[in-house]
Amino acid sequence: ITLQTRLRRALEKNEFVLHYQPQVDVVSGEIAGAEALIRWQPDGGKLVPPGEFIPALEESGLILDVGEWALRTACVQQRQWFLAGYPPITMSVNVSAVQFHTAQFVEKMAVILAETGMDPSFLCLELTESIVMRDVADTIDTLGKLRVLGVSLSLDDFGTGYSSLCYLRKMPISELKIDRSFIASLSHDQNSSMIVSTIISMAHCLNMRVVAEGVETMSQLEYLRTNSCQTVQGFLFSKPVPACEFPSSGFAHT
Ligand code: G
Ligand code: G
Ligand code: MN
Ligand code: NA
Repeated sequence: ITLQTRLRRALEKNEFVLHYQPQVDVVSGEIAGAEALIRWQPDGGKLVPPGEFIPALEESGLILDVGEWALRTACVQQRQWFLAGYPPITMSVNVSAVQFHTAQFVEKMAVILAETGMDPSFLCLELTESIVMRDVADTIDTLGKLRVLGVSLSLDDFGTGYSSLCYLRKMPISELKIDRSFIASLSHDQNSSMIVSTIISMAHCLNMRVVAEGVETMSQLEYLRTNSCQTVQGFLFSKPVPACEFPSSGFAHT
């Protein structure tokens, strides 16, 4: 039995789960958002991380169904937290290249928003540089349509790909996520500190928000705070957790 067959059955048997990692406001310590991250739990056993099955989902085209499931589940969860009385938070969802470059993507997104009743302004789609730099004209068109729906767009793993700054300016992207490799080397690499502070300045000049991912230490947090990064995400605050374990209040004294 192949991995692809197992993954197809996994979707039928509801074996995929989303975990959520908080995104924290650097100034207030409040939770500003959550990133939804998929995991696979075959037969109720150990969780399989996405790196081990996303490529197979993409090759088989199953990513279309699983990605749609993930988007819908994340929207339902965001709405559920809101209805439970928590302050509304942004829900960020990763979108794969196959999914994004499918003709029906915008239409499917619209249906999910309508059916879940989620406020689109709290949905943020995370796209990588390689996704948006492929078929740029087509991408700009799709991004425009998504903006019309009211969702916001984030460039994930920023700094590791090959973004053309010229195109970046033409795309309605509202957030850059600084790749965690730059955060990891902040303490011992002068170049990384310069790259991080430069990305933050550039984002602000372009009217974009900035999220730093992979924040694990207080000194990384201090550097980001000093350099005006607004939002952070990382093990310093929380690893990705099931919805029931998602923190209900912020991190006031960090
Ligand atoms: O949670 P973890 O760090 O193991 O995630 C690894 C990678 O898997 C992340 O880079 C993320 O972009 C990707 N990923 C996680 N969840 C999803 C998802 O729902 N859809 C897609 N396309 N990718 C995801
Ligand atoms: O590529 P993307 O940014 O979507 O993936 C996010 C991944 O980063 C998740 O799989 C998550 O488990 C991982 N992650 C989140 N915070 C940290 C952190 O502080 N350190 C490390 N090493 N990984 C992290
Ligand atoms: Mn991401
Ligand atoms: Na990332």
